[in-house]
Formats: sequence, C-alpha cells, structure tokens
Amino acid sequence: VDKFKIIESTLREGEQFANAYFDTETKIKIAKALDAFGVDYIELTSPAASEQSRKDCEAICKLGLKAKILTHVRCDMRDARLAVETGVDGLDVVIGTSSFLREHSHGKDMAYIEKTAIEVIEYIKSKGLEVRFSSEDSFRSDLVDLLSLYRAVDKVGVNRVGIADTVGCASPRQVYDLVRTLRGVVSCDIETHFHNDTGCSIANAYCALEAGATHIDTSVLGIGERNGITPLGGLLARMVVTAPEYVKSKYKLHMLKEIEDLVAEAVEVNTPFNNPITGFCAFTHKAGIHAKAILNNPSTYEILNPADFGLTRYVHFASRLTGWNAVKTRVGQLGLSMTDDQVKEVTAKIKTLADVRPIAIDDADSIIRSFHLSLHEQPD
Ligand code: HCA
Ligand code: CU
Repeated sequence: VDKFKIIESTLREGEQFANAYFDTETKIKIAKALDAFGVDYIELTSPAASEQSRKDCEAICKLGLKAKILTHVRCDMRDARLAVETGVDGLDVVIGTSSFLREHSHGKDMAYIEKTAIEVIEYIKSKGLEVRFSSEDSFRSDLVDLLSLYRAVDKVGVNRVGIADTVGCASPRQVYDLVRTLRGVVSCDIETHFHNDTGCSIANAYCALEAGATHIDTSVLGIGERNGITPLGGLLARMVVTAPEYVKSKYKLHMLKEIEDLVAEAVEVNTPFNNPITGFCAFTHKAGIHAKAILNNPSTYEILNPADFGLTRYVHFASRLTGWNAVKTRVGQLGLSMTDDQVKEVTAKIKTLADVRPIAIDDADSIIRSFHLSLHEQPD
C-alpha cells in the first residue's frame, strides 16, 4: 500500500466529463501543473479521437515533462500505429470483455481479443514503449476468461494489466477479491480504474492497493464519464493518512487547491462543499465542544493537517452552538482583552442573537466590540 503510482487521467477520462472542452493551451497548463505536483503518469486522449487530439498529444510530449506521457487507445493495430508516432512514453490499451460490451459494442469473442491483444502488445514493445493492457467492465466479465487473457498477456511481457470498473458497480470487497486473485496469476504491475456511480471510487482504489495493485487512475475533482472516477485529491486524503511519509515526500500537496481551481474553472464547475481537503468547510470546526478541543490540540478532531496542504483551519464562532473558548480566541484575534467571565457573558449574547436568526462573522464581531466598549464606558 505504501508505494503506489498515480496515472492522472484528467486529460483523457476527464475530457469525457460532460462540461469538458480543453483547448491546447488549457491542456498544456493542466499537464504542467500535474507534472509539478508530482504525478507519475499523465494519460491523454487517443490520437485516433480527432486530428486536434493527435496534435495536442504531440505538443504535450514535446514539453519534456518529468511525468511519463501515456495515451489511451483501443486494442487495435491502427490506433496503436498512430499512437506510437506521437512521441508518448507508453500506451494504455483497452478492450471490452464483459458480455454486455462484447455483444452490444464491438462484437468480438475472447479468442479474437486475445490474439489481437498479443499482436498489439508485441508491436508496442517492439517500438520500445511501455504498454498496459486492460479490460473494460472487468467486474461484469467472466472471471475465468479474464484471468486466462491476463495470463496470456503477462507471458508476452506486458508492463501492466488493468482492472476497470467502467460502470461503477464494484464494492470494496469485490475489488479486494478480484485484485488479490489477479495478483496470484500475473507477475506484472496492476493498474486499476474506478468509476464513482455508487460512491465507492476512493474506497475501491484503496482496497485495490491493499490487495496488491500498483497503479491508480485518478482525475482532478474526479471528472469523467457520468459522475466520474477516483478524484486525485480524495485519493491523496486517504493515502496521506495511510502512508504519510511517502505521500508528503512525493507530492507537492500545497499545489492541490490551485490545480483543482484550474480544472474547476476550465470545466466551469465549483469545488463541492464537501470535497476532501479543499471543500470550503473541510477544516471548519463549529460545535463549542469541538472548538475547545481543536484550540487545545488540533488532532482531537482532525485526521488531516490543513498545513500539509497549505491551508488553514477555521474555528466557527458565529452560531448558537459556539462556546466561550472559541469566542475567547476571536476576542484575541480582534486585539481585545477580556477576563474569562467577560468572555462567557459576551458568548451568551452571541447565542441569544443566534437563536433568533442566522448570524454572520460581522454580527458576532460587532456584539464582541460593543460589549468590550461598554466595559470601558462604565468602569467599576
Ligand atoms: C471508458 C473506458 C474506460 C477505460 C479505463 C481504462 C473505462 O469506458 O471510457 O482503460 O483503464 O472506464 O472502462 O475509461
Ligand atoms: Cu473510465
């Protein structure tokens, strides 16, 4: 679990998000930001998708980034030939293996899939490039078929095989079981890709790592087909708790928010309020009891340290749930001094008003200020 690689797919899966339209300049900005952040791989839309996609792929390869550049292609010799000419470091090859996709999409049987897979993989390797072979809709594919296909591609020297939960149906335990089984069958690396239709994309990625997967696909804010895939920030929130040294030394975590803002703006969405790490209230503490403990020692109610991400915590004090410790801190921030008894008295005033209507920081501040003034107007 502690050493895993990220295949960042904002510029491939993310381009499949309903709102995404990335012009060349935007793609380059996103690629540079992800590279500076420290992702291992950047996956790009297939050059076979369109002429501009092919040119953009070439342009990004020419940037000389540290991250390896991959493109994502169908398991087809024509696509593979086009892709190896773009200058990428490797290809992520994919084909549907579930009966749904075999019958309703490409119409090929398993023998044909295996033969083509081997031909494509050997061709890519002969060009000196890295190659991953993945099934689509792995969790609704026949297990015996899948394992024998992966065993065959492992034998011809594929770098990674991939498991994809294309429809977001898998549960964490199913993921663990499948990856564990696969781990016993192949000796190459294992990449995994999880859609979030049932809200399991982060948990599934985590379970995949526990079971022996080596690579996780992500996108910034999780953008992708339908409601998307494992989000980069959410995965790192999970992993910084599990493997703090590795994650903090490998990734420039303080860049996370600016990367999310860059992508959010490009696809015209807001960061969700409850987003891990960067949601507006991710480090806001409200109840008086929480505030008191947080002010004493932040670890009491925080598993993530906002400072690791260049962010700050906020202790809410303008509500009926506040307590005098939170208000005391605010009094100090306002540069005022009061005894504890006085702070308790002004806290009661804040609660009284907050029982009548929602109050803003300004409201609570002016209660504090006028109370403070009254203390000095009539000294005992
Ligand atoms: C898709 C393909 C894919 C591929 C995943 C992968 C999926 O349906 O658009 O190659 O790892 O979810 O199956 O994104
Ligand atoms: Cu996908």
